[in-house]
Amino acid sequence: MTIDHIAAQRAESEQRLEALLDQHAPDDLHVDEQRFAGGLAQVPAHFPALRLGRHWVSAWWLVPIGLAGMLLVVAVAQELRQFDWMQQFIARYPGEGGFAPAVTSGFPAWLRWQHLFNIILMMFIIRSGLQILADHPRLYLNSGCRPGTEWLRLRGPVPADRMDKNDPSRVWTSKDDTTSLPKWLGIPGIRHSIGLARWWHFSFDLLWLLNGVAFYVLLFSTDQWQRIVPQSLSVFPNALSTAVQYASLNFPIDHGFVYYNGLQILAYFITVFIAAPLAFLTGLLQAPAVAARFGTGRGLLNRQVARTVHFLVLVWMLVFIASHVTMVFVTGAVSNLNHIILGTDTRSYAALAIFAVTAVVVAGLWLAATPVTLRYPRAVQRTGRFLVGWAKDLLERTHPRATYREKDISPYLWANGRLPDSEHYRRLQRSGWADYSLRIEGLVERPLRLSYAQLRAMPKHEQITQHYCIQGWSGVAKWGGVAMSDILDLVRPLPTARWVVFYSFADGAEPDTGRYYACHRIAHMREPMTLLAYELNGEPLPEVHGAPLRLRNELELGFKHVKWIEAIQFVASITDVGWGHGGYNEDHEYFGYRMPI
Ligand SMILES: Nc1nc2c(c(=O)[nH]1)N[C@H]1C(S)=C(S)[C@@H](COP(=O)(O)O)O[C@H]1N2
Ligand SMILES: [Mo]
Repeated sequence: MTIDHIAAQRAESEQRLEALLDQHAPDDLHVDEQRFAGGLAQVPAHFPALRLGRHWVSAWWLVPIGLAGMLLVVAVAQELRQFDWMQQFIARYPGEGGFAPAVTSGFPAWLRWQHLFNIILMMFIIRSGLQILADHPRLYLNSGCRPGTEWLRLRGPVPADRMDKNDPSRVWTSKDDTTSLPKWLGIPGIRHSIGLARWWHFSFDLLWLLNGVAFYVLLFSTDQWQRIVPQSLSVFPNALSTAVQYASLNFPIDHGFVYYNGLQILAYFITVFIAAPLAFLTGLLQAPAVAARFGTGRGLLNRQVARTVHFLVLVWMLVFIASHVTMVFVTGAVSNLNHIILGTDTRSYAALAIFAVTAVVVAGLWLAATPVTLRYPRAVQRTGRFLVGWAKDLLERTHPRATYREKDISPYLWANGRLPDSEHYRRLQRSGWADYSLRIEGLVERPLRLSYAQLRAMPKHEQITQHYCIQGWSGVAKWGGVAMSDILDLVRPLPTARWVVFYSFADGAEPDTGRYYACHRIAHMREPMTLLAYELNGEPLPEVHGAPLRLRNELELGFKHVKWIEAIQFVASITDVGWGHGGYNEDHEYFGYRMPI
């Protein structure tokens, strides 16, 4: 290869880069399932399987086991009720009345409306949450997510012959691992649609939290809290008594309009005051910005424990919803619906009619969610950004400082993304990066080109930090490289520079859609932990992980950490770069450009 040839290749590479700045997004964009995310074949998620030691069992077994268990419980409960001591116990603790004060306000309008909002919000939160899980269909308790250590999974094992990092193009990436859900279940169902699912999840989370805060306030400013907050320990024997009465199919008398029985009090209390706040907290614990600030990447609060608990909250909610709805129907549907729909202790059939109409509307919303999302993805992205962008902006202002110990380093670090495939990149790689130079340009006083040797001659920074992929996996690794703040001191950004764009040698996932790139807030570049890394765990960066250079911005999710960096550009606004949404995944997969969570 001649010098001219290298120069020509470099010029061509630069032209392709320039072309990025001059792209125009198609006006009428919808999700093309064939091309989306590089045309990954749709791999349907399995029903969860659970690991028991070395064996995997389908959670389907819980259905016959559960049914058999229920039959057994009924038989035992009926038998128990024959005994005198049980009859005395139930007489002493009837489960209802006496120990819980009567609520005089019935079911006020605010409560009835909030109940309806809650149903609608929860259904979208649950569906989009499942979609997020399907994007990394494994749950672990260790922060490194080594394949094979998961306790729950929605697909088979990672192929053992695809974990060798020395074979970059064959390494099993976390995108290879994604699964799809049926469109009526997930939002929006197809494989690797986490970007869109997250807008639904976070937007509805926010509305659900507002609904919840209003509920707490109204609950405690009226007498309604007395329905669901136990006021003495006698709630426990009363709950047990209620459980025996239900299980023996000889139900306790229902006074739901004025007070709940022991079992109801406990179930509602756990749902409202334990499960709901836990969902919020374990959501926050999955955020890189929170972990980088508070050091929760390791130990009991690590992201994988948080994901697991988040999932268990989902299981609780599903069990609660199923039992709640069943009980509404088997303990007197007409009067129960009168309570919660009309707020009256009557038996009017009007409540039944309103219930039927509402159920049809809710089912319509359910069915519309996926088609609307696939047809108008940009609108979903914009609406989500409008609703939750400000909260992500606040989180982005935390300062990362958490570091971990050598022994926290994960034995296996997942890889992601499409490798560079240009001859230009291969040539530079073959030269041992001797021919590589990093271009730094745009709104700076002193545009620069830094050779690999020059970069390595700059002060070296090392840090052990945790990587958080948007898809759900994490991993602790030691990174070594040049501080971006040192680069800033060299090039001296102009006051007009507000964003820093990192361009990769590699293209994005979809064919012929240009380079992978990501925009970062300039303030983040001053953080001492923002690095251009050329080492991973003390070794030169392997190709899969981004050789020769990759970004670390500990505040942000993994996809913002551009690998195989070719150039850096300082700009005033992100709208002129690529399609203007802040990065390749933001343009093509509808991610948000602020991703501290
Ligand atoms: N050029 C480029 N950089 C990229 C990606 C990519 O597809 N192309 N994927 C990103 C994503 S989604 C993640 S999670 C991290 C993964 O880094 P790792 O493979 O070193 O673990 O790289 C990021 N950097
Ligand atoms: Mo990622």
